[in-house]
Amino acid sequence: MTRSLVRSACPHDCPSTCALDIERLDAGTIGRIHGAADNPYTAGVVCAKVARYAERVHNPDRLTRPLRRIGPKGSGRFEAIGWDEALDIVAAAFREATAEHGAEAVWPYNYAGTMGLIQRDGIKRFRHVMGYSRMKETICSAIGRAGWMAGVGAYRGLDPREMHEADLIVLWGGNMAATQVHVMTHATAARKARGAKIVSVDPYANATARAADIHLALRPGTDGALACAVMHVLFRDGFADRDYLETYSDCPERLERHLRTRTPEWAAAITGLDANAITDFARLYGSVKNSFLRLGYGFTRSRNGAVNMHAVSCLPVITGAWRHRGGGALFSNGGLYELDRTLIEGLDARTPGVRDLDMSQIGRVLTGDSGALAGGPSVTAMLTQNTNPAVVAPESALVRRGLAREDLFLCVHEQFMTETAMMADIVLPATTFLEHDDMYVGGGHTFLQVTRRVIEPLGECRSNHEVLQGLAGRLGGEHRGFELSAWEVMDETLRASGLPRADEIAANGGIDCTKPFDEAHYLGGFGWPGGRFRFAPDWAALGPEAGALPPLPDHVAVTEAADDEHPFRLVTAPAHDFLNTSFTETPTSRRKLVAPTALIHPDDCGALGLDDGGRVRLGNRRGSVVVRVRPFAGLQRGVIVVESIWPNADFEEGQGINTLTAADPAPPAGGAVFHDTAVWARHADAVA
Ligand SMILES: Nc1nc2c(c(=O)[nH]1)N[C@H]1C(S)=C(S)[C@@H](COP(=O)(O)OP(=O)(O)OC[C@H]3O[C@@H](n4cnc5c(=O)[nH]c(N)nc54)[C@H](O)[C@@H]3O)O[C@H]1N2
Ligand SMILES: Nc1nc2c(c(=O)[nH]1)N[C@H]1C(S)=C(S)[C@@H](COP(=O)(O)OP(=O)(O)OC[C@H]3O[C@@H](n4cnc5c(=O)[nH]c(N)nc54)[C@H](O)[C@@H]3O)O[C@H]1N2
Ligand code: SF4
Ligand SMILES: [Mo]
Repeated sequence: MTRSLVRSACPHDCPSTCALDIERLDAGTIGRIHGAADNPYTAGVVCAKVARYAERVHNPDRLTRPLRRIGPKGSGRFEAIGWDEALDIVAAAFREATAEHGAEAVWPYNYAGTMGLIQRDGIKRFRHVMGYSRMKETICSAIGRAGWMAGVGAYRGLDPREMHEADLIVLWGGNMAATQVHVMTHATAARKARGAKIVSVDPYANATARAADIHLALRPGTDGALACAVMHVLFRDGFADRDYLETYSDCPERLERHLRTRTPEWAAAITGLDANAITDFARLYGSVKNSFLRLGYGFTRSRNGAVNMHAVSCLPVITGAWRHRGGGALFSNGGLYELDRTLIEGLDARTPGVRDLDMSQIGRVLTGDSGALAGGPSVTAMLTQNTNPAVVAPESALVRRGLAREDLFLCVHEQFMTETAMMADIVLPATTFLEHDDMYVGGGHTFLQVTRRVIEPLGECRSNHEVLQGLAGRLGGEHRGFELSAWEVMDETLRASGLPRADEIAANGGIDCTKPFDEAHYLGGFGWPGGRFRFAPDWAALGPEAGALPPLPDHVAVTEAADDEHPFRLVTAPAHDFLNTSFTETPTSRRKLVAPTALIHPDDCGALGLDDGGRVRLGNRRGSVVVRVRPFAGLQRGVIVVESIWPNADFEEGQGINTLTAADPAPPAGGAVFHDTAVWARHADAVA
């Protein structure tokens, strides 16, 4: 095979879901990766970590053969075995767990190492067909989704290309410059072409805030207060589009009355922002009708995150921004793609009544918390694909204790020897997206893409689909989805969804699923019956834990508040050169990020006697971790940011950042509260 440029798509858990052109050097080797120029969202741009993907796919640390543990759990002592033997061992362990405690004792666990619909979600079919415990997907988007749905009632927003027609772009609660760089390329293009203003709302001066014209550095978990005060000013100062409100919302007069006491001064005390800065921002937002609100995930990762998301999503309704090109909001376009997922996920094989375990509570589940176990049996056998829970899940000291249980059988299907894989009984080597077929939908844009493998699988690596086929076959799990190839599952799914064939979509570099203007802007009505945006959500309809949520947008003081013992609020924001724990294995990313580091206000450093480059211990009742100190003036006093997610082994004592975060489910539908943590901080050498 000769050198060529091959089309693919980025599988990583990033809303940009780039269309990629891969330099293929020979049948097993790639060179540079480029963002495809002919996809209007990717527009020829790719992030640095994926541009140098050769470092990851050809990494000498890739797993290439199935392994069986031969030393104590976690010792890292494994021997290579054949695929048949490895799959036989896993199947026998799952059969034994089922015989002893019932099928719910087996918990196949996954997340989004690849976002490909076939390779990510086939494990759901495996669960359903076998009657194994299900998994409630809460680690990422559950809070934001509930908050967005509360008002809008449909899981989609603006086509991001409309950013070019906006005069104001508000980047709220996400670090897009690090986490989905294309938002910045389109936003800065709008600034250049038409003088659009860019505003960032974020607790710290991250790369996004530094690229913005205005930065509102609020306290974490106070976005509801800020949004309420902005709405107060919008009503008070004549920026509300009353005709629009009359037609498109449920109770504008009631909301206006409720907001009378939510003044900028009231919000200033909660957010730590200057009241004038709040008023100025509100007037700016009110005076521009074509305002594009791009909502991040970060501000939803709090106990009050759903209420905050809902409050912010009210803004373009008040001004009627949705009426205008470039006006409205985008959180996720995940619901834009009308796909029939029956075959992929085995929805026709769901057994009613099987328990649904909260993935964020994996620590509690594995250490026998009866609430987390939903009253059912202990989990004694697991398969993980696409995820590294030993590092990424909250309450990670509990997770690690659970994974170390002698009576837990663990099979980890991975590309690398992650800290989760280190705890396994059987490790299976996985292909990367360049080595298998799949299809992708973009949460941050409007394209569905289908991709064929670009190179041959490394060593003996197998795809997730192939592993599930192998296990289902051994366990007597029958479903058509296990009989077909990944490509055939894709083709049938596309046909059932009324879409073109996989070949055709691949040949065309994807299909654009964007909606016409009126529909994208909800001019025929929002998603709820009656078509009105809900200022007064029906929280109980959105999840079982709605009790604490207010009838109208508000500040809800249910966060883990700072107190005398825990005077700091910790935000564990994503790092620029890692993607969760992916890329922590690539040399350039590691070199660039150096070591786990806390950004602390210089005055707090002074008060605590901390020096630049010194060590600080951060702790709370869940544990403590040691990180480096970097004095940083771009946040409020009392706020600490540690960019993540470093492997636990990169921390002194092996305790990573999620030792500190809590697995308390956020109302109404659950969700991990990674940026809602109170901690104490002291010099690492100080005696407790
Ligand atoms: N480089 C890189 N890219 C990534 C990832 C990564 O780890 N690294 N992760 C990927 C994944 S899985 C996801 S879900 C997306 C997430 O993408 P984002 O939406 O950008 O990330 P978040 O963690 O959700 O948000 C991070 C920002 O939220 C801010 N934040 C925290 N609390 C609050 C708050 O209370 N209010 C406000 N206004 N802001 C707050 C943090 O300070 C931080 O700047 O990114 C994806 N892309
Ligand atoms: N402190 C803190 N913790 C967080 C967050 C935070 O902001 N702060 N963010 C949270 C969020 S938003 C998320 S989404 C989670 C993400 O957490 P995870 O989904 O666990 O993400 P990664 O750590 O990237 O782990 C993905 C793993 O999948 C593997 N993988 C990739 N492709 C394949 C494949 O095709 N097959 C198989 N078998 N394996 C594959 C990769 O090698 C990698 O080890 O982390 C959460 N944890
Ligand atoms: S990680 Fe995000 S920005 Fe980077 S290539 Fe993948 S989709 Fe594009
Ligand atoms: Mo995520």
